[in-house]
Amino acid sequence: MAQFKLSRRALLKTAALGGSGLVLSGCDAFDGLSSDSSLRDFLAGANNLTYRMQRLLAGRSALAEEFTEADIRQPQRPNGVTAPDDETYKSLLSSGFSDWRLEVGGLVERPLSLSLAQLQAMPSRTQITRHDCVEGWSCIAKWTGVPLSLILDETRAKPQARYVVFHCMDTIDRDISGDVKYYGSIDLIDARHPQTILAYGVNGKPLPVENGAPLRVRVERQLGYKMPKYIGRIELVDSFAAIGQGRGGYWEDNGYDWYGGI
Ligand SMILES: Nc1nc2c(c(=O)[nH]1)N[C@H]1C(S)=C(S)[C@@H](COP(=O)(O)O)O[C@H]1N2
Ligand SMILES: [Mo]
Repeated sequence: MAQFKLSRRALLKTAALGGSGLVLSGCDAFDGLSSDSSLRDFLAGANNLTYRMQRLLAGRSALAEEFTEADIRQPQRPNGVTAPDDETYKSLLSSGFSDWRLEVGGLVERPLSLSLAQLQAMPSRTQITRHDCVEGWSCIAKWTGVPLSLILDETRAKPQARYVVFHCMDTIDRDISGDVKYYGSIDLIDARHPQTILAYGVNGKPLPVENGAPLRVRVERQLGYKMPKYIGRIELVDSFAAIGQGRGGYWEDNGYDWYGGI
């Protein structure tokens, strides 16, 4: 409560400064203030404060931090399955994924079957973001792909759809019931987030096998295990109770948190 009062006063003071003739026009006026100016510090503080308040208010639609090329220090560190040993995958890979299709189905009005070339012809987004793995390492890379929201617009989700499930082509485990393929899910809010993309490129090159060729999802405000690689099929569902062990993902079935936010 005390903190809220402070924020409100700081904001009101900033507004008062604007009214008394100091009009800030974007960064120019801001940068014109000398760097040791206490006014500048005060304004920077207020700016930070409003930004943090905005983020709080914006909640799940807030953007993940984006970086610059200079922040990319190494190739994207591969983790989990890095070379699927599955026959179907290996044969698709051997023909450069020309026979691969992204199937989109489930609770949709219009199921889709898209080639890699069709996905690459759609509007794309490129973002330099930090990947955080639950195991405790991070890596900054530049990802390029199709916003998932565009695919959802094309396929037209039915009103009862709540989750997007990514079915992968790699076998992550073998149990008594046979091969277990990697899978994962996010809800439609995160699926429509502006930084949620189906990536086919990393650091200016086609996505290599180790990072999920031909297609992997990026959900930038969540942990690495929430970003399935080697995607073959996307299914819209109202519940994931009947998929895998019913917890919404391979790692979730093994005890990890479903949301995995960072
Ligand atoms: N299909 C599939 N997707 C996956 C995994 C996997 O083993 N198989 N591992 C997950 C984990 S734990 C992480 S940290 C990231 C690793 O992505 P990277 O290899 O591009 O770094 O992929 C995630 N997506
Ligand atoms: Mo991970």
